[in-house]
Amino acid sequence: MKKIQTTRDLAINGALPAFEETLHVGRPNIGSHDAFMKYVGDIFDRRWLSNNGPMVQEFEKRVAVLHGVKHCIAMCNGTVALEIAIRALGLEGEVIVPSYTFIATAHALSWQAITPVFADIDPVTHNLDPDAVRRMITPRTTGIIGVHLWGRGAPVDELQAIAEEHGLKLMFDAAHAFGCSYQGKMIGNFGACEVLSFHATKFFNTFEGGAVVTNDDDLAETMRLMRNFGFVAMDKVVHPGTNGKMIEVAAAMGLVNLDAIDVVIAANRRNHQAYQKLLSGLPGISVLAFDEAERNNYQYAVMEVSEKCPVTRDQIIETLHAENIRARKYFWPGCHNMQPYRDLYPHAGLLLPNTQRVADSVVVLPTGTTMDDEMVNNVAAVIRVLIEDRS
Ligand code: T4K
Repeated sequence: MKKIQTTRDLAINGALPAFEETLHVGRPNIGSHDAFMKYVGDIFDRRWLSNNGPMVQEFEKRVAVLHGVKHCIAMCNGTVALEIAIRALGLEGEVIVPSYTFIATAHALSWQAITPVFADIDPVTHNLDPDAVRRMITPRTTGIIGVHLWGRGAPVDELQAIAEEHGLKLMFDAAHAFGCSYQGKMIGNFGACEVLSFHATKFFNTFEGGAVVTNDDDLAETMRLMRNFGFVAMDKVVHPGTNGKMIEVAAAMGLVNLDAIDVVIAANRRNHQAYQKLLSGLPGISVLAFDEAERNNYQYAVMEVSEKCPVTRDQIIETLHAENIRARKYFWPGCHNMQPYRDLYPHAGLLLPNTQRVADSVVVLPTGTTMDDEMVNNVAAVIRVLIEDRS
């Protein structure tokens, strides 16, 4: 690693990149290799690889306990978990979602011929703005999907009140919020159900994986049937269904990573605090804060670049990429600007000014257990040197 001290050290000015090996946002956190290999040996010995095996059952119990919920239904990924939850809740017609989210939130609806209707966000929290949600309700609206973006709770109480007032179903995409709380209560306990993602790039992963967590017994039962083709017993199908099952080896990874969760959170928190400190005082730069009164996983180190910054967000990204730092513009340009939603709502941007502004200002920086203090210092140094030179 080459230390960045002056503009002459920057790769955009012809120097060698700061990092020989690329730094990624979403580098997987992996627990004990030995424990994982032992679990895999057990799986092979049992010759039970899928279909609600013992590893999946143990994993579901532990995830449910961690989130203080009655049911965890583990699935093959977060997107299928969203699709199953949406179908089990009987959503149809139009469903209100933020545009400022990963594309899967919108796709899980449109994949089932439901129209995602995009509501604007609060520019401070990056979560749905309840007033904007109200404005998007039509006679065809059947539900709202809130997203706990960056692991910070959406405005649950306000969304619940709107849902009750208009007879709408409410569920949450909690893909970022594994192990997080909102107003002291664990995520997983809000709305009819909440959907987790355990993708490789998530702070907690099962290679690929996801789950729906809920306190509703009937909903849980329906989703269990749906994820396994609707089978209730051998040769007996009682419900339409799909193949949404988590496999044993994924659950084994989950069990190993559950044991490592505190170490990962501590690393993320340390990196987040370091970025906050190292980037403070730069004009137009801020690092999104987490409420220390809540339980947070700190999985995303989100930097915002305002007009007060002498360099643009995209110039910062370009500079970081030249140093082999693959910072990301999540979730630019917003779902409403991606095909096919752009054709569906060509003028949606007019109703989504905060979404546009936030999507144009965010840089997500690398964090996680693969980043040590020196690496974080050097990433921050690239940004500092670039901005101070232009100030
Ligand atoms: N809802 C929300 C709000 C979500 O954020 C997501 C997923 C979902 C729903 C759907 O859940 P899943 O169906 O995925 O379970 C990544 C992830 O693929 C995606 O899971 C995640 N959100 C999203 C925020 O980020 P990309 O397109 O950025 O992935 P990719 O392949 O560019 O990977 C990111 C970086 O991680 C790369 O620079 C490379 C690095 N990486 C990636 C993998 C897979 C590694 O170092 N190792 C790896 O194994 O979407």
